[in-house]
Amino acid sequence: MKPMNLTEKIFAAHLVGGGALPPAGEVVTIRIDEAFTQDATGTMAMLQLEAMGVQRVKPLSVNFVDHSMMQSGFRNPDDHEYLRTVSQKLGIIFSPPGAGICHFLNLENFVKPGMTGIGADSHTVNAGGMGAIYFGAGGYDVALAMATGEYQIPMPQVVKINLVGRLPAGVMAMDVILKMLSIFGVKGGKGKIFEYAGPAVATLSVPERATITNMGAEMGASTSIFPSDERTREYLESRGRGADYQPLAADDGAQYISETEIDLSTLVPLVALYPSPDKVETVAAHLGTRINQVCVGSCTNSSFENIASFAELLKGRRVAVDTLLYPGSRAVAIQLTNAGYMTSLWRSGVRVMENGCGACIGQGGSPVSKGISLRTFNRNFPKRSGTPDAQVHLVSPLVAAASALTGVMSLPDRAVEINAVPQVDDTASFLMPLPEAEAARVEVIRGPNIMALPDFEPLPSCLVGEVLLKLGDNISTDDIQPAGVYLPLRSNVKEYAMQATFNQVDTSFSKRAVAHRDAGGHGILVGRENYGQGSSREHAALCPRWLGIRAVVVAQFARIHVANLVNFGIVPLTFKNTADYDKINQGDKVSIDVSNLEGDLFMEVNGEKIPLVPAFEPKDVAQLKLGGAMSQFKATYCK
Ligand code: MIC
Ligand code: SF4
Repeated sequence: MKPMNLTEKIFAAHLVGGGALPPAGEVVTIRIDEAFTQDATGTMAMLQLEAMGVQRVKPLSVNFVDHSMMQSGFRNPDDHEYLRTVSQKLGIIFSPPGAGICHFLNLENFVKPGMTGIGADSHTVNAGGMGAIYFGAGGYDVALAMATGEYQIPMPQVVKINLVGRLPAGVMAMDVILKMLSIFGVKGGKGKIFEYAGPAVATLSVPERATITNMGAEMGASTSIFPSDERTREYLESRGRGADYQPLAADDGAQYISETEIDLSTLVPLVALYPSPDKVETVAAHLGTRINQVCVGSCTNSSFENIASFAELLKGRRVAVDTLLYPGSRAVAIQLTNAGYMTSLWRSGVRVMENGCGACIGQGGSPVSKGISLRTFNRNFPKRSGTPDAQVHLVSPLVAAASALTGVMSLPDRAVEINAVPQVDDTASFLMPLPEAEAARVEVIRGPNIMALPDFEPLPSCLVGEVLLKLGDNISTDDIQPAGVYLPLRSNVKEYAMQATFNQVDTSFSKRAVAHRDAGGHGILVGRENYGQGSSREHAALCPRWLGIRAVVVAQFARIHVANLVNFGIVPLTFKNTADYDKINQGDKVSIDVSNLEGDLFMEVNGEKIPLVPAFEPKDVAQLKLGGAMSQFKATYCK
């Protein structure tokens, strides 16, 4: 038999209908072992799941609460209560606020080597550190996977990343992934799976591997994966899950589309400078840069090992700037306490915050005006921190500690050894599914923040309207549909659209779009490379759709966002010739004949006929015509 890489092995074992794996780029249907959401994407996903008429989910399913944690008013608590009760009704595990960050909890408790999964969050790929294939997806796709146990994705290309050498003292897993970002950039992973291999894999623990796979999302990769080996066994045993272990690796002679080698022993501490995770430089080049704040945590760097390293460097000394810490889970907080680190962190002046996303998604922890915040997080997009003129740079926990002590960007001044990882089990935090008969009697509680899903009309034969915004490269979903203080509106599409859509780019956008929509126009957006990078939030498609956007025309889309556009009936199109971008201006009147989505498509603007290429798959045509995925689902199953 032809030798297989690890990705091919897991795909082959999950291929619906069996047979041979299709070539890269062709859509494949795989069985999904786990599907999950978090609260900021979960309410919409659950509303869609309920609208599908599902009585009980098929695969292992979890709803985590970790993002929208600020309870200043009824909205977030209403969302949590809806998620708790709908989870109990539909057979879904519920992880309440305070238990921890979805990806971290997932690694600790649910992912096993060889599993497949999707999650309504772009960093679902974190699970690759356990030797599993997990994808980030929009809420609709996750709801569908909960209903059917299946997921469709274009077969990715597999890139081998050969790791050799050993990390020097003071250099961490964060530096490995920042090095990857410096090589591949924020769109270099599109359509690819990064498969890590080589002798240095054995030198990295599972949480270190997860730090690396986590930020594969920042390269636009479909996912990333490490083999499952003795280090995986060690991690699972430390969590009392030794029985979940199985060894997994690529066959000798397995084929890859390309190979890149990284010698860990040559790495130095790195920083991703504001405003992009791929603006990577050495910390050494920025020593002495003034900082105002340090934040440690996020799904990327909140393991016991990460925080213990941070605490060791601080031990016996006081921080010089505001320093916030978000443990990845309650179990990590207990481990830190049992190993003596909590006391030393408090004595060092660290503000120990709740186990959750916190400052990473702008739920508190915003820096001072014009401030510089050093964070161990994964994203530093403009305004994401909640302070419009602040800058966020991304670093490892050790650089964060060294800099917190001095108040300027610094390198660790001593090597640290951490205490052994205490064994801790916090599965008691989860609300497990009820038996079916009992579940059927659960009343789903919908507070006033839970609004019904809007219905969307079918696609007309010709889109006639205006270019409502002309955007540039790398527009993130934080630019399209900001989170932070708007998170409590995630269950209320109208309010979220009116208050937030593109408001960081153009405060008049929502009002202009609604007026254009109500006058019968079809809104068009124009952009360039890597449109929709970052988060999986389907609101970045749902809210624009509510505001009357019917097509987005760009040079290239990010993977999850393009799927979300299709799900909400917005036609995603790319320029055949990127230079045509220059021929279009904001405010131009345009028309696009979409009567035959399988034929040649053109945008008529300023007397020119600009050729376009579909960014959707042939399988998406029927859905686009009906106005979106829910319309198609209803037309197919709810007759
Ligand atoms: C993010 O890091 O941007 C988020 C918030 O976790 C998002 C999900 C969301 O917007 O709810 C993600 O990465 O998908
Ligand atoms: Fe939460 Fe930040 Fe991770 Fe997103 S990137 S899941 S907001 S910790």
